[in-house]
Amino acid sequence: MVSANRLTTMSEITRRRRAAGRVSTKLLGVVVAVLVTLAAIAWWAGARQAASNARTERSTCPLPALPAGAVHAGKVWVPGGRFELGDTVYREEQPLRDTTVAGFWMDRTEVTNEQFAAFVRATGHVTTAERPVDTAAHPGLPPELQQPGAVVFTMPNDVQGRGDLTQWWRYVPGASWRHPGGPGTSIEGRGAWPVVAVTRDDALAYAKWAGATLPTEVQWEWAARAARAAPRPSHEQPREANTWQGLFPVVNSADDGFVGLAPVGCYGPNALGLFDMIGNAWELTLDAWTADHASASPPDAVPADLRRGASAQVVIKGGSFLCAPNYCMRYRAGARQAQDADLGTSHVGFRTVLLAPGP
Ligand SMILES: [Ca+2]
Repeated sequence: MVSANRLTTMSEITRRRRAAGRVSTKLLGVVVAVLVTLAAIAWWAGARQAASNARTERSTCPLPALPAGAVHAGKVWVPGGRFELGDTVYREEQPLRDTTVAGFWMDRTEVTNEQFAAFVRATGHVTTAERPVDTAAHPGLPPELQQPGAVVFTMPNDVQGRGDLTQWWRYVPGASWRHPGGPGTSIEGRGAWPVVAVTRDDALAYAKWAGATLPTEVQWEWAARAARAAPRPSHEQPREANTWQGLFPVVNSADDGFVGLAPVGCYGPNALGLFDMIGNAWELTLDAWTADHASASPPDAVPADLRRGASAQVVIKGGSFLCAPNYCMRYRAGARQAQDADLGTSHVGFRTVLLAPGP
């Protein structure tokens, strides 16, 4: 038989436990409330900072005079040399490959909207993103991917892991170089921004019109290294480039002055006088994509639901305003990425090269 004292003791223990539980619950509630408040303050402060940085964004960045001896408009001379192509961060940029490259001229900036508009006015060129999709070449596409358009980055409020790229990339019917964010967006006042949402065909057509061509991966990487064989470039996030500061893809503090793309030439040039080789917009090359520097087998690097069927892929170089230390550390000369050859994307542009005698 349980004694009255014991019953009283048990009741007291139960009461105290319940009281303690209420205190714990209250305490937990307070802690959660404080954490939520702190998170909200941090988000608000980050958003304010990003908004503040965005307000101070410049619409043009005046370029210095071309280096002495530059005889081709807008281009600088890249002397030839020998170096080890590639880097050691990601699998696709390995193994390092001993490479020799001849000298060439290269645009000192990415091709701008203003330059591309002049080409379109002169030639009537209609870009891939503005044309009906070739459904014979890409059978089985869902209806929204059959419409003219391009892939657009949209900053999400939240993500479930970073494996699913469609959380921040969307195919947007109506997106093109004229409307890089989709219908309702424009390049008005953005003549000095790099043209984006263009494909390799568009870039090659521009280059042909300009009497030039696109760089190969080797030429591009050598130029980004300022024609220096050594030492190996740093793996650190560069300061003189438009990349992503904060936790990609949900926090963008824009400490470098730009939330998205920047006008060309806003960051210091490399030793050859080339601007924005790293960051801002990825740049198209002539090279077909390969899984690494030893293999010729193309990987499936782009999510199937962003691809227009089994289209060819090309190498893009330099990284973009979306490259962050926690995701895509491709703000390096040796880094590379695959891009569908016939798919415009809001962070991919290009510059041209000219194969002509040096100064
Ligand atoms: Ca930036």
